[in-house]
Amino acid sequence: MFNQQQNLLKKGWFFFTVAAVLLWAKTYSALQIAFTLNIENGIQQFIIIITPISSILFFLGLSLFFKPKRRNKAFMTIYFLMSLALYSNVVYYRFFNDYITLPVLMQYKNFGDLGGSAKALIHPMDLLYWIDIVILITWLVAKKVRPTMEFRRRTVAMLFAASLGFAVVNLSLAEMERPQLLVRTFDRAKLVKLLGIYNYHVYDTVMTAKTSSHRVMADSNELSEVLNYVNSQQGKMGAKGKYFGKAEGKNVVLVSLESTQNFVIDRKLNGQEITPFLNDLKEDSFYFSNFYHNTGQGKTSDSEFIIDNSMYGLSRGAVFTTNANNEFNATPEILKSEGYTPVSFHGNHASFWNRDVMYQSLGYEHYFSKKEYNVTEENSVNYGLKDIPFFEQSMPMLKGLDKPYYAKFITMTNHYPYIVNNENMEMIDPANTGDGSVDRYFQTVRYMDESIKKFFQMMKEQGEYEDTIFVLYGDHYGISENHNRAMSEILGKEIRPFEHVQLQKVPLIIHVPGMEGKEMETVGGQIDLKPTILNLLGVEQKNDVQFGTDLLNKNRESETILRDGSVVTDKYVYAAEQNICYDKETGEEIDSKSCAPLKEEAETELGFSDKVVYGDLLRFMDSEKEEIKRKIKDNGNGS
Ligand code: GP9
Ligand code: MN
Repeated sequence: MFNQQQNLLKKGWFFFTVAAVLLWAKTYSALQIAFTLNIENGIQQFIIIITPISSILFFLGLSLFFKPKRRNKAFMTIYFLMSLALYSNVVYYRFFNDYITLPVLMQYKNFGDLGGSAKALIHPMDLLYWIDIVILITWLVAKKVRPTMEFRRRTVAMLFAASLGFAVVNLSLAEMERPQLLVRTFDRAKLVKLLGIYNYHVYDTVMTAKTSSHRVMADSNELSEVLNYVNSQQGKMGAKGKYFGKAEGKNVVLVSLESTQNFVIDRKLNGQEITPFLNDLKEDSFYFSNFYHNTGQGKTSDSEFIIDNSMYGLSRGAVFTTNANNEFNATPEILKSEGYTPVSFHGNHASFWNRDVMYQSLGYEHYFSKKEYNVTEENSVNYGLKDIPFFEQSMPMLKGLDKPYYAKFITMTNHYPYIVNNENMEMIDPANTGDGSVDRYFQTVRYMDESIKKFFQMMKEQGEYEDTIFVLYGDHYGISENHNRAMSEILGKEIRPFEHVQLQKVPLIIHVPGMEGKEMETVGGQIDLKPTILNLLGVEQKNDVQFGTDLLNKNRESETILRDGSVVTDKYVYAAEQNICYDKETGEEIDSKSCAPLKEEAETELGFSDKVVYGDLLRFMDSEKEEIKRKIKDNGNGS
């Protein structure tokens, strides 16, 4: 009996089976514990049980095609890679509440720089994700497992047939649960839930290959199609409104407020204001209380892309890294031809988010990055230079610029996991929800607010304030869905999909010295900033591909589309992921018919924007302009 057991442990097929079961168990538990899958019914539960099986059998099965001598090594390598894929997603999900895509992975440069953020995301219990590998290797070595004889051709064929069978059952059930799952590419949460984490990555790889082939296949007809759409949309071409040219010739200062959501504005914590300076400033400014971020996986870089181009970021990855060599017609480039000096200030490495490359494509003349600042251990936290020294050190650099300038300042201290490393940074007590990052968030927001106050003071002292317009905006959310419990405590209400969409509001304050303040209720997003700024400066835009409209133009449609396909108007909030339509005023769920046109519009518009980016369609702009000129001329001759 004992000998029999000993023999069994030496058998390759037994080892294979146990390893497959272990990997299945690990994957299944991770799906249940590490991700929020929102399982709605028994079928979905069943799908989750079977999703890992087809890919585990398939991938581990590949090792059987290796020569017996190499088979164990191949098997363990595949096992390791699958575990790595699983674990990377677990860690990534803790912060981003999202799954890794291949384009994101290619931004590896950024992961190295995560530093403090990454440490906060790794837990000691995570060792459990690796312990099976240790066990399996020990087993292989100790028992000298023979990987060879049992696997006859027929066994291998059966293994792959089983893998295929599970895949077919999985896919049919998934299709039943969510028709057109594979076409709706922006819904990663559904993909993982219904296909499983490994199949999701296979799908993602195919998608990446498909999108990179788009550029090669694209032609100028596609651009005409997009231009027709943009032209047909009322006001999207930057129609002149009442404020056109009101800030002509002024400098423009953009301030990106890291991870700042609108709920902190005018809110008090323990009787203290969280953003005292912004609260005051907004009284003398246009303050947009229904302004949303439109970003996706590209976070800060997406906000930069959207604001400068009035186009959407991608549903997967960041345009800054995937399409940095595209042709663009961004605000810096446009303003440069109007005599402006476009620059960006940020205390992180130049290559982070591929900014050094992308900024050139966008038309920035210079990027004042980390190497031009004096960054010490003392004056930095988390990602790097703290906001106050950042603004202080930027002032002389700003002074040296030819005027007028278009200068972007990207703050950084209020970044997950919201680290406060010095008493001077504690200008307000933390909250006490028990969720560390939420509690500290208020302190780092408060610190950032102080840095902006100092910045305005210095702008005045340096004599630059009067000639400048200021655009302050939140780049993206700071508190993800993973912190809903703490957030509902802070807000005093349950966080349903409706509240979640509302939490995507970020502050927008446009301060024009000498101009009276006004709260603006129009619903808009970062996508609208390019036409808004260009209109204020009196720069006319003709035949440009932009999806936003001038926020100061009262004829604009009160609406914005979020990157996940959600839509907000003055009447409705459409939550795309859950496919629920709400009345914006009451927050009550209403008949989905009311949101159906919005949903369709979002899909069309995001689709057009993606087409421009993936196809690099703006490279055809010159020939398109020639064509339009020719048509006008022909018409002129004809009449
Ligand atoms: C890094 C800073 C933060 O330079 O902009 O980037 P994020 O993680 O918010 O995208
Ligand atoms: Mn950011």
